[in-house]
Amino acid sequence: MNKNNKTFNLLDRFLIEGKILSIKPFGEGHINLTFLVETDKKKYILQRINDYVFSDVEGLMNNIYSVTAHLHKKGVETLPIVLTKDGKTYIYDEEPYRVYEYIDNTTTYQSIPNARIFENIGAAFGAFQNQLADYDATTLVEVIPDFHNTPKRFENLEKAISADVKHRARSCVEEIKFFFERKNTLSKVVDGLNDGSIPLRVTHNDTKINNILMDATTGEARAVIDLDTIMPGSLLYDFGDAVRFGANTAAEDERDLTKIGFDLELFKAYAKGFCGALKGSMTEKEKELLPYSVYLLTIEVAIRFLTDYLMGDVYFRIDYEDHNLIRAKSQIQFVKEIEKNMEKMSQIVKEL
Ligand code: ADP
Ligand code: GN1
Ligand code: MG
Repeated sequence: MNKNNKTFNLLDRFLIEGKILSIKPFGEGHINLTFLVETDKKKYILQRINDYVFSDVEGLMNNIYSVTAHLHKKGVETLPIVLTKDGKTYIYDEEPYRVYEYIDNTTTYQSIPNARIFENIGAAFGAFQNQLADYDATTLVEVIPDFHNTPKRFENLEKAISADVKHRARSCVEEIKFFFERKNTLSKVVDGLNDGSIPLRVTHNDTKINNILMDATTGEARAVIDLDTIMPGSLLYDFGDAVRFGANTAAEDERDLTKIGFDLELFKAYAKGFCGALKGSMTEKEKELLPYSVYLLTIEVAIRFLTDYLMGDVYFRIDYEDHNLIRAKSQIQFVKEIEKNMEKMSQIVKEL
């Protein structure tokens, strides 16, 4: 009850229309705490921003405010920020909170129902890149430095193994070995960005399919959401991460490793949508690295899950004790499936 009173009080500081009827936990995000708020007039999304992950909340909200304004000017449907009564984009009530209008008649998928839908999602994330192509990247705060710097992620894993604060390293010897065997395969994209052979763009960086709202009636992609990680990056991040999640025949945290497989048809569908939207602006090198990006983003998140497990689950929200270990094992299995399919993926990209 106290908790609820607190939520009512903090909502009262935002420009909310109507009388609050209910506040319920919502969605499947791993980072923020999300609630659906219903009033007698409208629906809203209330989020407690994870300020362990986003230490510069002011910078984060400035990014989202200006990116959504940029998209809005172009007539693109985007996250509608609800301001506070004193004109701010968030409040502090022990922790930071923000409110968005709920984008009505939409749904998110946790898995891909058919190839056509994944092609649509690819086209929408590709279009999102285009919409941000003229956005001035110098105004963006890099909210999580080195977010997709995979070699740095590997270094963080090494540090977590050395510190071993929870004495968990002994239970993941196989997983650690798997990553060390692939240590020299992790730098192609950061190297390309550094030497200029891969263009730096404004990218979303977290293109899981539950970060795009789909129209509940037509099944078409409506709005790209979860804009927290918009930063300068490579287009390959937005390709690889979406395929990592969407083309897996199982969930990201599937325990039964025999269920995990790579769906080449879904890969093809996403590539068709994404490359179709970006034709003309994608370089040959980017095209060539599309299959590699799927490998890279998957092994990267596997490394991040295991690092978090070793550090005592400080970053990703978990539902049970060894959730991050299960996620790491599951993603490692998916890396193995990806490795088996690299040639076929390259062939598909060539034929597109
Ligand atoms: P996290 O950073 O924790 O992943 P998200 O911003 O992705 O949080 O939000 C979690 C979920 O809440 C999304 O996957 C989506 O289902 C839902 N959601 C978020 N914002 C909106 C919105 N404005 N309208 C409708 N649904 C939303
Ligand atoms: C997190 O916030 P969410 O659940 O959409 C994470 C991504 C990971 C993903 C793995 C800010 O995404 O980088 O790929 O979990 N977001 C952040 O499921 O770290
Ligand atoms: Mg999300």
